[in-house]
Amino acid sequence: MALTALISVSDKSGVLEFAQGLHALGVKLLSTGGTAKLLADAGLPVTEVADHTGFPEMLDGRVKTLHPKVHGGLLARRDLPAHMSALETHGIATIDLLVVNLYPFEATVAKAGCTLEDAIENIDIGGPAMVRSAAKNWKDVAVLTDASQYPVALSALQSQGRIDEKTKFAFSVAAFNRIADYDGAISDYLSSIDFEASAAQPAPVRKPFPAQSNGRFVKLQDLRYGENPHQQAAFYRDLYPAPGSLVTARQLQGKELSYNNIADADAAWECVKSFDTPACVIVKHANPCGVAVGVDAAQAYDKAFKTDPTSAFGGIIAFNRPVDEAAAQAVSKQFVEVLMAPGFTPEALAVFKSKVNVRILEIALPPGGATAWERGLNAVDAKRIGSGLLLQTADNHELTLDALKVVTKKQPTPEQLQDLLFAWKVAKYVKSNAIVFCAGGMTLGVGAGQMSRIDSARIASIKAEHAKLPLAGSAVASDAFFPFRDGLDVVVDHGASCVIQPGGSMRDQEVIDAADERGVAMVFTGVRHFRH
Ligand code: 93A
Repeated sequence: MALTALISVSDKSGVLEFAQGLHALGVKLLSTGGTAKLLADAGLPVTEVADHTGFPEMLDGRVKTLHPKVHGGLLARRDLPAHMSALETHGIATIDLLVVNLYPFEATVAKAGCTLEDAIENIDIGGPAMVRSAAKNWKDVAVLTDASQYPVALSALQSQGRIDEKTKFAFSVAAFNRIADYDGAISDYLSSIDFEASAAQPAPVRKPFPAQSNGRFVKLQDLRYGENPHQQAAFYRDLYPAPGSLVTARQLQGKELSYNNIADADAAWECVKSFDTPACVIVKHANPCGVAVGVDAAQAYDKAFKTDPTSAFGGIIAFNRPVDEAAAQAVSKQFVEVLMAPGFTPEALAVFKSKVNVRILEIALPPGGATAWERGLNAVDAKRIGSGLLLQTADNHELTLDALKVVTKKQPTPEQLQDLLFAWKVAKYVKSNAIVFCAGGMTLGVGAGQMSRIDSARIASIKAEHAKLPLAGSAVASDAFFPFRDGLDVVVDHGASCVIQPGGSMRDQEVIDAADERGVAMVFTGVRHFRH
Protein backbone atom coordinates (compact mmCIF):
# COMPACT_ATOMS: atom_id res chain seq x y z
CA MET A 1 0.00 0.00 0.00
CA ALA A 2 1.26 3.47 -0.83
CA LEU A 3 2.67 5.46 2.06
CA THR A 4 1.16 8.80 3.07
CA ALA A 5 3.19 11.83 4.11
CA LEU A 6 1.79 14.90 5.83
CA ILE A 7 3.92 17.94 5.16
CA SER A 8 3.37 21.21 7.07
CA VAL A 9 6.36 23.52 7.29
CA SER A 10 6.96 27.19 8.05
CA ASP A 11 10.56 27.12 6.85
CA LYS A 12 10.04 25.76 3.37
CA SER A 13 13.68 25.39 2.37
CA GLY A 14 14.41 22.03 0.77
CA VAL A 15 10.86 20.79 1.16
CA LEU A 16 9.89 20.94 -2.50
CA GLU A 17 12.81 18.75 -3.61
CA PHE A 18 12.04 16.37 -0.78
CA ALA A 19 8.34 16.18 -1.71
CA GLN A 20 9.29 15.59 -5.34
CA GLY A 21 11.49 12.71 -4.20
CA LEU A 22 8.62 11.26 -2.15
CA HIS A 23 6.21 11.63 -5.04
CA ALA A 24 8.60 9.81 -7.34
CA LEU A 25 8.44 6.89 -4.89
CA GLY A 26 4.64 6.90 -5.03
CA VAL A 27 4.14 8.51 -1.61
CA LYS A 28 0.77 10.24 -1.25
CA LEU A 29 1.12 13.87 -0.20
CA LEU A 30 -1.08 15.66 2.34
CA SER A 31 -0.35 19.25 3.24
CA THR A 32 -1.52 22.48 4.93
CA GLY A 33 -2.40 25.75 3.15
CA GLY A 34 0.90 27.46 2.39
CA THR A 35 2.89 24.28 2.01
CA ALA A 36 0.20 22.70 -0.21
CA LYS A 37 0.26 25.75 -2.44
CA LEU A 38 4.03 25.57 -2.85
CA LEU A 39 3.87 21.89 -3.80
CA ALA A 40 0.85 22.29 -6.08
CA ASP A 41 2.40 25.27 -7.85
CA ALA A 42 5.36 23.04 -8.66
CA GLY A 43 2.95 20.55 -10.23
CA LEU A 44 2.87 17.96 -7.46
CA PRO A 45 -0.41 16.18 -6.73
CA VAL A 46 -1.22 17.17 -3.17
CA THR A 47 -4.32 16.90 -1.01
CA GLU A 48 -5.03 19.79 1.34
CA VAL A 49 -5.51 18.68 4.94
CA ALA A 50 -8.80 20.61 4.91
CA ASP A 51 -10.06 18.39 2.06
CA HIS A 52 -8.72 15.30 3.80
CA THR A 53 -10.52 16.03 7.09
CA GLY A 54 -13.57 17.64 5.48
CA PHE A 55 -13.05 20.52 7.88
CA PRO A 56 -11.79 23.93 6.75
CA GLU A 57 -8.78 25.74 8.17
CA MET A 58 -10.31 28.26 10.56
CA LEU A 59 -9.58 31.04 13.08
CA ASP A 60 -6.87 32.57 10.86
CA GLY A 61 -5.13 29.21 10.63
CA ARG A 62 -5.11 28.60 14.37
CA VAL A 63 -7.02 25.38 13.70
CA LYS A 64 -5.62 23.55 10.68
CA THR A 65 -4.57 20.07 11.62
CA LEU A 66 -6.17 19.64 15.05
CA HIS A 67 -8.50 16.87 13.89
CA PRO A 68 -8.97 13.15 14.69
CA LYS A 69 -8.36 12.32 11.04
CA VAL A 70 -4.87 13.71 11.47
CA HIS A 71 -4.09 12.59 15.02
CA GLY A 72 -5.81 9.21 14.63
CA GLY A 73 -3.76 8.60 11.50
CA LEU A 74 -0.58 9.45 13.37
CA LEU A 75 -1.27 7.75 16.71
CA ALA A 76 -2.84 4.43 15.74
CA ARG A 77 -0.63 1.43 16.49
CA ARG A 78 -0.45 -0.70 13.39
CA ASP A 79 0.24 -3.82 15.49
CA LEU A 80 -3.02 -3.54 17.46
CA PRO A 81 -6.08 -4.85 15.61
CA ALA A 82 -8.34 -2.74 17.88
CA HIS A 83 -6.59 0.42 16.77
CA MET A 84 -6.77 -0.50 13.12
CA SER A 85 -10.44 -1.39 13.27
CA ALA A 86 -11.18 1.89 15.07
CA LEU A 87 -9.56 3.71 12.16
CA GLU A 88 -11.68 1.74 9.76
CA THR A 89 -14.88 2.46 11.70
CA HIS A 90 -14.18 6.19 11.57
CA GLY A 91 -12.81 6.29 8.06
CA ILE A 92 -9.35 7.41 9.12
CA ALA A 93 -6.30 6.69 6.95
CA THR A 94 -2.86 6.09 8.43
CA ILE A 95 -0.13 8.71 8.05
CA ASP A 96 3.34 7.20 7.79
CA LEU A 97 5.59 10.18 7.46
CA LEU A 98 5.22 13.55 9.18
CA VAL A 99 7.26 16.53 8.04
CA VAL A 100 6.83 19.59 10.26
CA ASN A 101 8.78 22.62 11.28
CA LEU A 102 7.20 25.13 13.57
CA TYR A 103 6.13 28.76 13.47
CA PRO A 104 9.36 30.73 14.00
CA PHE A 105 8.82 31.70 17.62
CA GLU A 106 12.49 32.04 18.58
CA ALA A 107 13.33 34.19 15.54
CA THR A 108 10.26 36.36 16.10
CA VAL A 109 11.02 37.23 19.72
CA ALA A 110 14.70 37.80 18.87
CA LYS A 111 13.71 40.72 16.65
CA ALA A 112 14.01 44.15 18.23
CA GLY A 113 10.63 45.62 19.11
CA CYS A 114 8.68 42.36 18.84
CA THR A 115 5.24 42.91 20.37
CA LEU A 116 3.58 40.46 22.72
CA GLU A 117 0.84 39.92 20.15
CA ASP A 118 3.38 39.03 17.48
CA ALA A 119 5.06 36.60 19.85
CA ILE A 120 1.77 34.95 20.78
CA GLU A 121 0.70 34.52 17.17
CA ASN A 122 3.96 32.72 16.55
CA ILE A 123 3.26 30.07 19.16
CA ASP A 124 2.59 26.97 17.10
CA ILE A 125 -0.06 24.66 18.56
CA GLY A 126 -1.03 22.25 15.83
CA GLY A 127 2.55 21.60 14.68
CA PRO A 128 3.93 20.48 18.05
CA ALA A 129 0.75 18.44 18.65
CA MET A 130 1.33 16.50 15.44
CA VAL A 131 5.04 16.14 16.16
CA ARG A 132 4.27 14.69 19.59
CA SER A 133 1.71 12.26 18.16
CA ALA A 134 4.13 11.04 15.51
CA ALA A 135 7.13 10.95 17.85
CA LYS A 136 5.16 8.92 20.41
CA ASN A 137 4.22 6.44 17.67
CA TRP A 138 7.78 6.36 16.31
CA LYS A 139 7.72 2.68 15.41
CA ASP A 140 5.01 3.36 12.85
CA VAL A 141 5.62 6.96 11.89
CA ALA A 142 8.81 8.70 10.80
CA VAL A 143 8.79 12.29 12.07
CA LEU A 144 11.04 14.85 10.41
CA THR A 145 11.50 18.17 12.16
CA ASP A 146 14.64 19.43 10.42
CA ALA A 147 15.60 19.79 6.77
CA SER A 148 18.88 17.97 7.44
CA GLN A 149 16.80 14.80 7.89
CA TYR A 150 15.23 14.95 4.40
CA PRO A 151 18.12 13.26 2.55
CA VAL A 152 18.43 10.60 5.27
CA ALA A 153 14.76 9.65 4.98
CA LEU A 154 14.69 9.86 1.20
CA SER A 155 17.72 7.68 0.61
CA ALA A 156 16.38 5.06 3.04
CA LEU A 157 13.06 4.98 1.21
CA GLN A 158 14.79 4.85 -2.15
CA SER A 159 17.11 2.02 -1.24
CA GLN A 160 14.98 -0.09 1.14
CA GLY A 161 11.44 1.18 0.63
CA ARG A 162 11.30 1.85 4.37
CA ILE A 163 13.00 3.72 7.18
CA ASP A 164 14.59 1.43 9.76
CA GLU A 165 13.71 1.52 13.46
CA LYS A 166 17.00 2.98 14.60
CA THR A 167 16.57 5.97 12.32
CA LYS A 168 12.92 6.40 13.27
CA PHE A 169 13.84 6.32 16.95
CA ALA A 170 16.55 8.95 16.34
CA PHE A 171 13.97 11.09 14.50
CA SER A 172 11.60 10.72 17.46
CA VAL A 173 14.26 11.78 19.97
CA ALA A 174 15.16 14.76 17.79
CA ALA A 175 11.47 15.66 17.57
CA PHE A 176 10.96 15.63 21.34
CA ASN A 177 14.15 17.66 21.76
CA ARG A 178 12.87 20.20 19.27
CA ILE A 179 9.54 20.47 21.08
CA ALA A 180 11.28 20.87 24.44
CA ASP A 181 13.53 23.63 23.00
CA TYR A 182 10.50 25.30 21.49
CA ASP A 183 8.40 25.16 24.64
CA GLY A 184 11.44 26.23 26.67
CA ALA A 185 11.85 29.30 24.46
CA ILE A 186 8.16 30.19 24.89
CA SER A 187 8.28 29.66 28.63
CA ASP A 188 11.54 31.63 28.99
CA TYR A 189 10.15 34.50 26.95
CA LEU A 190 6.80 34.72 28.71
CA SER A 191 8.30 34.30 32.20
CA SER A 192 10.74 37.12 31.49
CA ILE A 193 8.03 39.70 30.83
CA ASP A 194 7.57 42.36 33.48
CA PHE A 195 3.82 42.68 33.06
CA GLU A 196 3.34 45.95 34.94
CA ALA A 197 6.34 47.72 33.44
CA SER A 198 5.18 46.60 29.99
CA ALA A 199 1.73 48.15 30.27
CA ALA A 200 2.33 51.35 28.28
CA GLN A 201 5.10 49.96 26.06
CA PRO A 202 4.68 48.69 22.49
CA ALA A 203 7.16 45.88 23.14
CA PRO A 204 7.23 44.01 26.46
CA VAL A 205 9.83 44.91 29.09
CA ARG A 206 11.83 41.81 29.98
CA LYS A 207 13.57 40.88 33.22
CA PRO A 208 17.10 39.43 32.95
CA PHE A 209 16.31 36.49 35.20
CA PRO A 210 12.79 35.09 34.76
CA ALA A 211 11.04 33.23 37.54
CA GLN A 212 11.60 30.05 35.58
CA SER A 213 14.68 29.31 33.54
CA ASN A 214 14.69 26.63 30.89
CA GLY A 215 18.24 27.15 29.64
CA ARG A 216 18.85 24.19 27.34
CA PHE A 217 22.18 22.83 26.28
CA VAL A 218 23.42 20.72 23.41
CA LYS A 219 26.05 18.07 24.06
CA LEU A 220 29.23 18.65 22.10
CA GLN A 221 31.13 15.63 23.34
CA ASP A 222 31.68 13.20 26.17
CA LEU A 223 34.96 13.82 27.93
CA ARG A 224 37.39 11.13 29.00
CA TYR A 225 36.97 12.27 32.58
CA GLY A 226 36.28 15.36 34.65
CA GLU A 227 38.54 17.54 36.74
CA ASN A 228 39.99 14.29 38.12
CA PRO A 229 40.16 10.84 36.52
CA HIS A 230 37.53 9.36 38.85
CA GLN A 231 34.93 11.91 37.70
CA GLN A 232 32.79 11.46 34.58
CA ALA A 233 32.22 14.50 32.41
CA ALA A 234 30.72 15.88 29.22
CA PHE A 235 30.91 19.17 27.35
CA TYR A 236 27.72 21.06 26.46
CA ARG A 237 27.09 24.32 24.71
CA ASP A 238 24.24 26.80 24.97
CA LEU A 239 21.41 26.21 22.55
CA TYR A 240 22.21 29.61 21.03
CA PRO A 241 25.92 30.28 21.59
CA ALA A 242 27.24 33.84 21.27
CA PRO A 243 29.47 34.32 18.23
CA GLY A 244 33.16 34.18 19.07
CA SER A 245 32.72 32.00 22.17
CA LEU A 246 34.91 28.99 22.86
CA VAL A 247 32.10 26.55 22.09
CA THR A 248 32.20 27.69 18.45
CA ALA A 249 35.84 26.55 18.14
CA ARG A 250 37.03 24.13 15.47
CA GLN A 251 39.80 21.75 16.50
CA LEU A 252 42.38 21.53 13.73
CA GLN A 253 44.68 18.96 15.27
CA GLY A 254 45.75 17.30 18.48
CA LYS A 255 44.51 15.03 21.22
CA GLU A 256 40.96 15.20 22.46
CA LEU A 257 40.32 18.19 24.75
CA SER A 258 40.09 17.37 28.43
CA TYR A 259 37.73 18.93 30.97
CA ASN A 260 40.55 21.06 32.40
CA ASN A 261 41.76 22.01 28.90
CA ILE A 262 38.32 23.40 28.09
CA ALA A 263 38.00 25.32 31.34
CA ASP A 264 41.46 26.84 30.90
CA ALA A 265 40.95 27.51 27.20
CA ASP A 266 37.79 29.44 28.02
CA ALA A 267 39.64 31.55 30.59
CA ALA A 268 42.44 32.31 28.10
CA TRP A 269 40.09 33.02 25.21
CA GLU A 270 37.81 35.34 27.19
CA CYS A 271 40.86 37.32 28.35
CA VAL A 272 42.62 37.58 24.98
CA LYS A 273 39.38 38.52 23.24
CA SER A 274 39.14 41.61 25.43
CA PHE A 275 42.21 43.24 23.80
CA ASP A 276 42.01 45.30 20.63
CA THR A 277 45.74 45.22 19.82
CA PRO A 278 47.66 41.97 19.14
CA ALA A 279 47.73 40.08 22.44
CA CYS A 280 48.75 36.74 23.88
CA VAL A 281 47.44 35.10 27.05
CA ILE A 282 48.97 32.03 28.69
CA VAL A 283 46.77 30.27 31.24
CA LYS A 284 47.53 27.65 33.85
CA HIS A 285 44.94 26.34 36.28
CA ALA A 286 42.35 28.90 35.15
CA ASN A 287 44.62 31.90 35.83
CA PRO A 288 46.65 33.94 33.36
CA CYS A 289 50.34 33.35 34.14
CA GLY A 290 51.44 35.66 31.34
CA VAL A 291 49.63 38.31 29.33
CA ALA A 292 51.12 40.77 26.87
CA VAL A 293 50.36 42.98 23.92
CA GLY A 294 52.86 43.49 21.12
CA VAL A 295 53.34 44.68 17.58
CA ASP A 296 52.40 41.19 16.40
CA ALA A 297 51.51 37.75 17.73
CA ALA A 298 55.13 36.60 18.02
CA GLN A 299 56.18 39.60 20.07
CA ALA A 300 53.10 39.39 22.29
CA TYR A 301 53.94 35.73 22.94
CA ASP A 302 57.59 36.39 23.78
CA LYS A 303 56.58 39.00 26.32
CA ALA A 304 53.76 36.90 27.82
CA PHE A 305 56.08 33.90 28.18
CA LYS A 306 58.68 35.95 30.04
CA THR A 307 56.29 36.65 32.92
CA ASP A 308 56.43 33.15 34.28
CA PRO A 309 58.30 30.62 32.12
CA THR A 310 57.99 27.96 34.84
CA SER A 311 54.20 28.10 35.01
CA ALA A 312 53.85 28.50 31.24
CA PHE A 313 55.11 24.91 30.82
CA GLY A 314 52.13 22.90 29.55
CA GLY A 315 50.08 26.04 29.30
CA ILE A 316 47.04 27.03 27.32
CA ILE A 317 47.98 29.78 24.87
CA ALA A 318 45.52 32.13 23.20
CA PHE A 319 46.04 34.80 20.56
CA ASN A 320 43.59 37.37 19.24
CA ARG A 321 45.39 37.52 15.90
CA PRO A 322 46.12 34.75 13.39
CA VAL A 323 49.24 32.80 14.25
CA ASP A 324 51.93 33.07 11.58
CA GLU A 325 55.15 31.11 11.22
CA ALA A 326 57.14 33.40 13.51
CA ALA A 327 54.63 33.09 16.35
CA ALA A 328 54.34 29.34 15.78
CA GLN A 329 58.13 28.92 15.89
CA ALA A 330 58.27 30.86 19.15
CA VAL A 331 55.45 28.85 20.75
CA SER A 332 56.81 25.51 19.55
CA LYS A 333 59.87 25.91 21.73
CA GLN A 334 57.77 25.22 24.83
CA PHE A 335 55.49 22.40 25.88
CA VAL A 336 52.00 23.57 25.02
CA GLU A 337 48.71 21.81 25.75
CA VAL A 338 46.28 23.96 23.77
CA LEU A 339 46.89 26.70 21.24
CA MET A 340 44.03 28.88 20.05
CA ALA A 341 43.69 31.79 17.67
CA PRO A 342 41.29 33.24 15.10
CA GLY A 343 43.42 31.67 12.37
CA PHE A 344 46.66 29.91 11.47
CA THR A 345 48.77 30.34 8.36
CA PRO A 346 49.68 27.10 6.56
CA GLU A 347 53.31 27.71 7.58
CA ALA A 348 52.24 28.00 11.23
CA LEU A 349 50.31 24.73 11.01
CA ALA A 350 53.32 23.08 9.38
CA VAL A 351 55.40 23.94 12.46
CA PHE A 352 53.03 21.89 14.63
CA LYS A 353 52.52 19.05 12.19
CA SER A 354 55.00 16.79 13.97
CA LYS A 355 53.71 17.77 17.41
CA VAL A 356 50.59 15.68 17.01
CA ASN A 357 49.50 16.04 20.62
CA VAL A 358 49.22 19.83 20.57
CA ARG A 359 45.55 20.72 20.44
CA ILE A 360 45.00 23.54 18.00
CA LEU A 361 41.72 25.41 18.08
CA GLU A 362 40.56 27.93 15.52
CA ILE A 363 37.93 30.35 16.84
CA ALA A 364 36.45 33.25 14.93
CA LEU A 365 36.46 36.51 16.84
CA PRO A 366 33.02 38.02 17.37
CA PRO A 367 31.94 40.06 14.32
CA GLY A 368 31.57 43.28 16.34
CA GLY A 369 28.63 45.64 16.19
CA ALA A 370 26.19 47.57 18.28
CA THR A 371 24.75 44.73 20.35
CA ALA A 372 26.41 42.82 23.16
CA TRP A 373 25.64 39.66 21.18
CA GLU A 374 27.56 40.87 18.12
CA ARG A 375 30.45 41.87 20.34
CA GLY A 376 30.46 38.33 21.71
CA LEU A 377 29.75 39.36 25.29
CA ASN A 378 28.38 36.52 27.34
CA ALA A 379 24.98 37.22 28.78
CA VAL A 380 24.87 35.06 31.86
CA ASP A 381 27.46 33.62 34.15
CA ALA A 382 26.48 30.51 36.09
CA LYS A 383 27.88 28.68 39.05
CA ARG A 384 26.51 25.35 40.13
CA ILE A 385 26.13 24.82 43.86
CA GLY A 386 24.77 21.68 45.59
CA SER A 387 21.26 21.21 44.10
CA GLY A 388 21.11 24.82 42.96
CA LEU A 389 22.42 27.38 40.56
CA LEU A 390 23.73 30.90 40.97
CA LEU A 391 23.13 33.11 37.96
CA GLN A 392 24.43 36.60 37.32
CA THR A 393 24.88 38.83 34.31
CA ALA A 394 28.43 38.34 33.05
CA ASP A 395 31.17 40.72 34.22
CA ASN A 396 31.29 42.71 31.00
CA HIS A 397 32.29 46.00 32.56
CA GLU A 398 34.77 47.95 30.45
CA LEU A 399 36.66 50.75 32.11
CA THR A 400 36.73 54.13 30.40
CA LEU A 401 39.38 56.77 31.06
CA ASP A 402 36.91 59.37 32.29
CA ALA A 403 35.66 56.98 34.98
CA LEU A 404 39.10 56.96 36.62
CA LYS A 405 39.67 59.09 39.69
CA VAL A 406 43.19 60.04 40.69
CA VAL A 407 43.20 60.07 44.51
CA THR A 408 46.86 60.83 45.22
CA LYS A 409 48.94 64.00 45.04
CA LYS A 410 50.95 62.35 42.30
CA GLN A 411 49.24 62.12 38.92
CA PRO A 412 50.02 59.12 36.77
CA THR A 413 52.03 59.90 33.63
CA PRO A 414 50.46 58.90 30.28
CA GLU A 415 52.75 55.82 30.19
CA GLN A 416 51.75 54.87 33.72
CA LEU A 417 48.12 55.29 32.82
CA GLN A 418 48.54 52.92 29.91
CA ASP A 419 50.21 50.33 32.15
CA LEU A 420 47.49 50.76 34.77
CA LEU A 421 44.72 50.16 32.25
CA PHE A 422 46.52 47.10 30.93
CA ALA A 423 46.99 45.76 34.47
CA TRP A 424 43.32 46.38 35.25
CA LYS A 425 42.22 44.49 32.15
CA VAL A 426 44.32 41.49 33.16
CA ALA A 427 43.26 41.58 36.82
CA LYS A 428 39.66 41.10 35.72
CA TYR A 429 40.59 37.59 34.50
CA VAL A 430 42.66 36.60 37.53
CA LYS A 431 40.98 34.71 40.36
CA SER A 432 40.48 36.76 43.50
CA ASN A 433 42.30 37.99 45.39
CA ALA A 434 44.18 39.28 42.36
CA ILE A 435 47.31 41.43 42.33
CA VAL A 436 48.96 42.07 38.97
CA PHE A 437 52.27 43.85 38.32
CA CYS A 438 52.69 45.17 34.76
CA ALA A 439 54.88 47.41 32.64
CA GLY A 440 55.32 48.06 28.94
CA GLY A 441 52.23 46.07 27.93
CA MET A 442 53.16 42.87 29.75
CA THR A 443 52.55 41.22 33.07
CA LEU A 444 55.55 41.05 35.39
CA GLY A 445 54.01 39.14 38.27
CA VAL A 446 50.56 37.69 38.91
CA GLY A 447 49.28 36.83 42.36
CA ALA A 448 46.04 34.85 42.17
CA GLY A 449 43.44 33.08 44.21
CA GLN A 450 44.77 33.83 47.69
CA MET A 451 42.53 34.18 50.69
CA SER A 452 44.29 37.39 51.68
CA ARG A 453 45.19 40.28 49.40
CA ILE A 454 48.53 40.81 51.05
CA ASP A 455 49.54 37.22 50.23
CA SER A 456 48.54 37.75 46.59
CA ALA A 457 50.75 40.85 46.58
CA ARG A 458 53.64 38.89 48.05
CA ILE A 459 53.20 36.04 45.59
CA ALA A 460 53.02 38.41 42.60
CA SER A 461 56.34 39.92 43.58
CA ILE A 462 57.93 36.52 44.23
CA LYS A 463 56.83 35.48 40.73
CA ALA A 464 58.57 38.51 39.22
CA GLU A 465 61.68 37.71 41.23
CA HIS A 466 61.69 34.12 39.88
CA ALA A 467 61.39 35.41 36.34
CA LYS A 468 64.12 37.98 37.05
CA LEU A 469 61.84 40.80 36.03
CA PRO A 470 62.55 44.12 37.74
CA LEU A 471 59.45 45.66 39.31
CA ALA A 472 60.91 49.15 39.72
CA GLY A 473 58.51 51.66 38.21
CA SER A 474 55.82 49.03 37.55
CA ALA A 475 52.04 49.47 37.64
CA VAL A 476 49.89 47.35 39.93
CA ALA A 477 46.23 46.41 39.69
CA SER A 478 44.20 45.05 42.57
CA ASP A 479 40.83 43.50 41.63
CA ALA A 480 39.20 44.82 44.82
CA PHE A 481 40.08 47.50 47.34
CA PHE A 482 42.97 47.27 49.79
CA PRO A 483 41.33 46.80 53.18
CA PHE A 484 44.49 48.09 54.91
CA ARG A 485 47.64 49.91 53.83
CA ASP A 486 49.77 46.78 54.28
CA GLY A 487 48.97 45.38 50.81
CA LEU A 488 49.88 48.69 49.21
CA ASP A 489 53.10 48.81 51.19
CA VAL A 490 54.08 45.37 49.91
CA VAL A 491 53.67 46.32 46.24
CA VAL A 492 55.48 49.65 46.72
CA ASP A 493 58.27 47.90 48.65
CA HIS A 494 58.76 45.79 45.52
CA GLY A 495 58.93 48.75 43.19
CA ALA A 496 55.40 49.69 42.12
CA SER A 497 55.16 53.35 41.09
CA CYS A 498 51.41 53.47 40.48
CA VAL A 499 48.35 51.53 41.53
CA ILE A 500 44.85 50.98 40.18
CA GLN A 501 42.11 49.64 42.42
CA PRO A 502 38.36 50.09 42.92
CA GLY A 503 38.49 52.07 46.16
CA GLY A 504 35.52 51.91 48.48
CA SER A 505 37.19 50.59 51.62
CA MET A 506 36.38 52.06 55.04
CA ARG A 507 40.10 52.73 55.23
CA ASP A 508 40.50 54.32 51.78
CA GLN A 509 41.98 57.41 53.44
CA GLU A 510 44.61 55.32 55.24
CA VAL A 511 45.57 53.73 51.91
CA ILE A 512 45.60 57.07 50.05
CA ASP A 513 47.79 58.60 52.78
CA ALA A 514 50.14 55.64 52.48
CA ALA A 515 50.37 56.12 48.72
CA ASP A 516 51.14 59.82 49.19
CA GLU A 517 53.69 59.02 51.86
CA ARG A 518 55.40 56.52 49.56
CA GLY A 519 55.23 58.91 46.60
CA VAL A 520 53.18 56.71 44.25
CA ALA A 521 50.19 57.59 42.07
CA MET A 522 46.92 55.82 42.70
CA VAL A 523 43.65 55.77 40.74
CA PHE A 524 40.24 54.45 41.74
CA THR A 525 37.96 52.72 39.22
CA GLY A 526 34.81 52.62 41.36
CA VAL A 527 34.23 49.06 40.06
CA ARG A 528 35.64 45.79 41.30
CA HIS A 529 36.28 42.53 39.48
CA PHE A 530 35.89 39.65 41.89
CA ARG A 531 36.30 36.34 40.09
CA HIS A 532 35.93 33.11 42.03
O1 93A B 1 -1.92 27.70 14.14
S1 93A B 1 -1.52 26.37 14.41
O2 93A B 1 -1.02 26.16 15.72
N1 93A B 1 -2.75 25.35 14.20
C1 93A B 1 -2.70 24.20 13.54
O3 93A B 1 -3.66 23.44 13.57
C2 93A B 1 -1.51 23.90 12.76
N2 93A B 1 -1.21 22.84 12.01
C3 93A B 1 0.01 23.05 11.48
N3 93A B 1 -0.37 25.96 13.34
C4 93A B 1 -0.43 24.78 12.70
N4 93A B 1 0.50 24.23 11.88
C5 93A B 1 1.75 24.89 11.48
O4 93A B 1 1.54 25.58 10.27
C6 93A B 1 2.90 23.98 11.19
O5 93A B 1 3.64 23.63 12.34
C7 93A B 1 3.75 24.79 10.21
O6 93A B 1 4.73 25.55 10.90
C8 93A B 1 2.77 25.77 9.58
C9 93A B 1 2.62 25.48 8.10
O7 93A B 1 1.58 26.23 7.57
P1 93A B 1 1.42 26.44 6.00
O8 93A B 1 1.59 25.12 5.36
O9 93A B 1 0.05 27.01 5.83
O10 93A B 1 2.50 27.40 5.58
